[in-house]
Amino acid sequence: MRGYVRFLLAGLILGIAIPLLMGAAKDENPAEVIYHGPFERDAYYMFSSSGQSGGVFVIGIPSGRLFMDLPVFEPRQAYGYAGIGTPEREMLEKTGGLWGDTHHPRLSHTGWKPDGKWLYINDKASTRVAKIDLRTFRTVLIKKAPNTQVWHGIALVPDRNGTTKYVCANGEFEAPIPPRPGLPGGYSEKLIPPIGAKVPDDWKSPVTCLDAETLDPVFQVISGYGNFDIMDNSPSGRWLLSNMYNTEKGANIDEMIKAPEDVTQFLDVWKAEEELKAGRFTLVNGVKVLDARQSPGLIYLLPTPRNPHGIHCQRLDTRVHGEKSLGKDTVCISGGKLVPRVYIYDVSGDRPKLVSTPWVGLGPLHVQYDGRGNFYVSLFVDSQIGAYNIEKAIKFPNDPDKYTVDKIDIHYNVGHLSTVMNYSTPKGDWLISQNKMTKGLPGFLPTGPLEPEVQELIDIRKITADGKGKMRLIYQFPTPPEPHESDFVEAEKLAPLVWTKYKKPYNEAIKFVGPGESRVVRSGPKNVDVYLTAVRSRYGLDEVRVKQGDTVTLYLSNIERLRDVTHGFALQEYGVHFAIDPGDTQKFTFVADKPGVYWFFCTWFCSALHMEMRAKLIVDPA
Ligand code: RUQ
Ligand code: CUA
Ligand code: CA
Repeated sequence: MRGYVRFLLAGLILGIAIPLLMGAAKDENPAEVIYHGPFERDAYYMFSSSGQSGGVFVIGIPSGRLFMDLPVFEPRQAYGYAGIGTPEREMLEKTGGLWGDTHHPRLSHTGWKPDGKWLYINDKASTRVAKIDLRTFRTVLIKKAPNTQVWHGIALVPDRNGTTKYVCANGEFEAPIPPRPGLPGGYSEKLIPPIGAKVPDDWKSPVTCLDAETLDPVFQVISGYGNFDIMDNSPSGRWLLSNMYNTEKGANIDEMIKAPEDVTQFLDVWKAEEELKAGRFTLVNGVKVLDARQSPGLIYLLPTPRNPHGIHCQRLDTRVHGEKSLGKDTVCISGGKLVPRVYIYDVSGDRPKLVSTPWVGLGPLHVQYDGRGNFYVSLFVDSQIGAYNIEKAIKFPNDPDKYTVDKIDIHYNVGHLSTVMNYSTPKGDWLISQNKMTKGLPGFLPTGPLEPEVQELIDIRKITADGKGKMRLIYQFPTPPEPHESDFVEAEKLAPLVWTKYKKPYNEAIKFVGPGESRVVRSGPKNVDVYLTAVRSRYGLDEVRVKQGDTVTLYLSNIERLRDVTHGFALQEYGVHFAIDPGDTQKFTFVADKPGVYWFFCTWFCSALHMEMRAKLIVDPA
């Protein structure tokens, strides 16, 4: 009897233990990790800057599926964005033109977490920032600031409650402040530094902070230095960190790489606010400019790796560290392109401190965190990503074996790397490697001398808090040119906030044209307003009649009640095309200068009778 019980027990133990052991030994099949079958939703939205494409890619993670190629700084006709005669086009033209070079996307926060309201992204080329409404995934505001040329790094600085207050941006190219008349941008001929000469003393590149709502400049800070590259803020919002690569003040590359170390500027935002209150600023082109030399303690400068690039601060997860830890600053890490080290700063006190300069590998560009005490560095030259333990890298800076957790090969030349929700509460599950080159990657179909761009999905779930474990390459997915950095929000948080239909027009002055309200109104001797509805599959008027030379303003409302029924409006002779989503009203203006009869038609396949959705514009000769 006892033997029988023992036998049963042994069987029971083995029955549980063997599958457990087997499970532990066998890794999950990567396909099971990332494959999303029909009707399965991704866990995260990834907003990836699309670089020289001028917009943002909306990608599901972990599947890597591209959901939208969202236009920001370039017109995109499929989305009806910034077509001829539209307000968006005017906004683009006024702020710098119809193309852009997007770099760093950031999601707005409430209480230190993404609130699903806004996405901001900068255009390096035209020194402007855009704001995207995440209810509609449309770019609604773009602004440019004076006194500065080229914004590269940006950061969203929170108020004391963790709610996004400022959009701050780093001026990269120096320019005279105040601007001088002469050449475009305020340059005057004789003050352009000759090649090889130092940049003149009054040429600066300020840090600019804009109001997050209006994107109007709140203040700028100039210091004796310049050429800022990447920016980040400490989690509390007190410190704004800017990496500068040209402490030499060189005017060409030979001079810019001379100094053995460059500088990270730590700007005390709270102090800046006190200075503003005390009125210690000068107005330059309507912007309140603070001069660091006149306000001791406004900035601190610490050494940074020679010709630095990324600077990134660790945000801690409230689930692990408690809400309080978010008010307290932690470490920030700077990478440098020319030395195989990163510099670790402690920003928890009243003055930031450099605490360690551990060796990591060749070409360290950017740094991300997993929320468990490890950091990850993109190594451009080595084509690797390295994982390191923060605590050990501070304790044993000369012993890479102690703090290096793992390294993984990348295909190839990683620029940015993005851990999921690095800029709010790092999840520590996925790491996306955003690579600069594919160089004939096996498995990728060649597409000409310009090869496809690739992002690689890396599983970091097995990296532990004490700095052990392996990273694992799970998936490679292509994207159009050229993925830069990303920011993330949980799908379950954002998806319910997204509209299925416009609830009201952004511009209250644009009136919704309701059912039965289509009409043509002569509003002046040379002005005609056209109010038109679109619904499956007919415009509100079969014919619109105007006189040659009239300025025509068209208000077009999509009065659909069914979700996802978008209509188009194409009027080829006048170069007009846009798309209009359910509930939305669009306005555009053109001068009817060519007499004749022109069909306008719908370009979005909206019903079985989509082809029939067309009507006439008749322009009577004057
Ligand atoms: S930069 S590859 Cu424009 Cu973000 Cu570093
Ligand atoms: Cu409306 Cu096709
Ligand atoms: Ca330098």
